[in-house]
Amino acid sequence: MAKVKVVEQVLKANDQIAAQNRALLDDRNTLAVNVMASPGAGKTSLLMRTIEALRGRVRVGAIEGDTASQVDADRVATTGVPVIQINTGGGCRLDANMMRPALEQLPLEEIDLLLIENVGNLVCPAGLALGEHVGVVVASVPEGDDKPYKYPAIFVAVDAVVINKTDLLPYLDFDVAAFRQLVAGLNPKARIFQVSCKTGEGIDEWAGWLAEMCTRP
Ligand SMILES: Nc1nc2c(ncn2[C@@H]2O[C@H](COP(=O)(O)OP(=O)(O)O)[C@@H](O)[C@H]2O)c(=O)[nH]1
Ligand SMILES: [Mg+2]
Repeated sequence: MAKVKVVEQVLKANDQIAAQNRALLDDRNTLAVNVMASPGAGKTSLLMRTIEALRGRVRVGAIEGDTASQVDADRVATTGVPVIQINTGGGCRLDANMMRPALEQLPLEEIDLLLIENVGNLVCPAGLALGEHVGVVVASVPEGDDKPYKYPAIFVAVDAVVINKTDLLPYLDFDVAAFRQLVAGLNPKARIFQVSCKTGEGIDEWAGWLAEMCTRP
């Protein structure tokens, strides 16, 4: 009984800090997107492609979450956008409190769209608010089309699902229609995008959706 209470309080504290983060982002007119996925699904690749697609139209910044290292932040920094690495010290997800110093260090007044790469896995990040406006899960073709069955919580909680690595569809048994149907059953409002970060296919539609949200009053 006591244990449940502690967990509830921790979650409540996270939600309060997430609300503060959100208020700060709103004040600076920055739209924040929490990008979640398994390791290797293509989160960093999607960030890089999105930054390139929106160059000159939307000012992008990035937060890179990982258990250790700054290799992804180094990759994203090559695009020239402001980027902050958060290392969780082994923790399997970002939380609202970790976001605070990163938000303070970023020039938010100069950022319209903040892309947050969460720690790679489909379990821990589900439903844990960071203060973002938009939640996205990236599912890649080599992972198989059954992931919404196995990790429903993350698919239920997001605004959009990005199917990445569509260039590999000819070589793998990934049933796009079945996957879309599964997602629609769990989360009928979720937008579904099909992209390849390798070829660039579908990136304009995805990036356009983000750009439109940034310009919405
Ligand atoms: N074939 C193919 N490979 C991709 C695509 N997107 C990413 N990759 C590769 O998948 C690997 C993991 O990508 P990364 O962006 O680091 O994934 P993350 O761990 O989710 O950030 C890298 O070797 C990428 O080059 C894609 O659309 N098609
Ligand atoms: Mg990455």
